Amino acid sequence: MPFARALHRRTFLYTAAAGGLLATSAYAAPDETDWKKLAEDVKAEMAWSWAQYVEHAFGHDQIRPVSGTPQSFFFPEHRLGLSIVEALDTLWVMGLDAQFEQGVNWCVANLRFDIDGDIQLFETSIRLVGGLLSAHHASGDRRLLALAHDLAERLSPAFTKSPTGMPYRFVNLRTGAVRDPMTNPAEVGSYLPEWGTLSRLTGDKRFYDLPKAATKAMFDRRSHLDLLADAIHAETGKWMSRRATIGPPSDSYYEYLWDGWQLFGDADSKRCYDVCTTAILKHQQDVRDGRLWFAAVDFETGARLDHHQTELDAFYGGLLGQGGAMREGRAYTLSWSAVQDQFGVIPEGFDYATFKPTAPSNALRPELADAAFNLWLLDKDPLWRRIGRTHFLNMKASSRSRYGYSGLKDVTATPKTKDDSCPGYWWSEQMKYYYLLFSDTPRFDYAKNYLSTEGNVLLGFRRL
Ligand code: DMJ
Repeated sequence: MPFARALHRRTFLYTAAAGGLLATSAYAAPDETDWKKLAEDVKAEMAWSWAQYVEHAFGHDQIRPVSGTPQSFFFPEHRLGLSIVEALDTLWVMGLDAQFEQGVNWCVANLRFDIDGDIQLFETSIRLVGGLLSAHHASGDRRLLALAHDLAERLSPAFTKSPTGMPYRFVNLRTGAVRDPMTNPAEVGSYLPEWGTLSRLTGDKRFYDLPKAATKAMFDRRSHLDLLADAIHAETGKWMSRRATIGPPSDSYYEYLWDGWQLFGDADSKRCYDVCTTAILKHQQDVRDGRLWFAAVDFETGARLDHHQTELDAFYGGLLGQGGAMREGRAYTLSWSAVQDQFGVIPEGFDYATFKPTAPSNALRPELADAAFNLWLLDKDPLWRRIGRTHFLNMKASSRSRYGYSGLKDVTATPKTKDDSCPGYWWSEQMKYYYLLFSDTPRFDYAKNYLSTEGNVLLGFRRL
């Protein structure tokens, strides 16, 4: 039975509750928000943050936004301009064209990947390969495509040297030496959109086949309940955990199953997505106080393990909506919106049984804004814009620092305490989600588009 129709008794419970929640929620009431003005505010914050980064850390991976000092992400001794690559397509879609050009010029002049150092395949692919490809999509500049191609070529031994086809976690960019076979679903299966795009643009089929084989190798090892555990050995193919979760380190594996279908019409990806999602909806849904959550369970017995969620799990409501399970996607996103309303900013770790944080920090996370944006693309319900507005305004109130936006050490403190870091994804994800959600920009095709797990736009830009 298709998962969208596989209604469970619990579905009716939270459907009723979500109806009640909507009726009483401040987000349901019509309001007079000037969305274009709000979009201009987002753009102004992006331009201001970019100017701070250019002045105090240009070319370094990240800026420390409280102290105004540079921070490395990949290698202490090599600058890979992570924040630049992550920011590029956000700058472009906002019409910050001079800043976009400044960033492209830096990449073309400085980015070289012939480095004798081990790099993490997953982070490098979603952030740098994806960022360069989305900037190429925005501008048509083939020098950016050449950089993405060179980088993916250097990363590919992580796949080709593995006996199972599931990639090693680290690879040396110069020698192709690999290490760390103990891996997880996200680090096995989050490559097809970027590498498939590269395959399309270069005509080299390997870039499609390698990630697809890795994804299949993991899917083929699913339990008889059709669940995946969250740790596996890439050389032996043996599971190293029994815990099934929709959150990290499994999250984007599920996302990229759907995305393979959305972006390339890959029917195998769709089939795998449907099988996994049906199993997750059957075994992991948990309703507490009328709110929908997804519990971690034993992947072979389905037994509940805990009530722990991470903030990153909030992406899943958007994915469920995209895959056709709109009712569940909506309910789960409303659960996270309630957490946002409770704490202002969602804590990194959260127990839904007690409704209390298990980790009070927040690393400037984008996932609720991501889900709200994806759901809004599907049904244009203004509710999602309002949830996105709260996400933006609360972030502005608590994270704006002297030299940019900062993660938080404790979302429960008054005032919320800052951690002096601005992760690369901040430039690529929430700033873009807010802007696309509020602006109705003609530079983006709201009907046909694709954004990666890192918010990189690989389809849908309009060069006017
Ligand atoms: C981003 O790098 C991506 O969204 C990834 O899939 C998960 N974590 C971060 C943002 O929280």
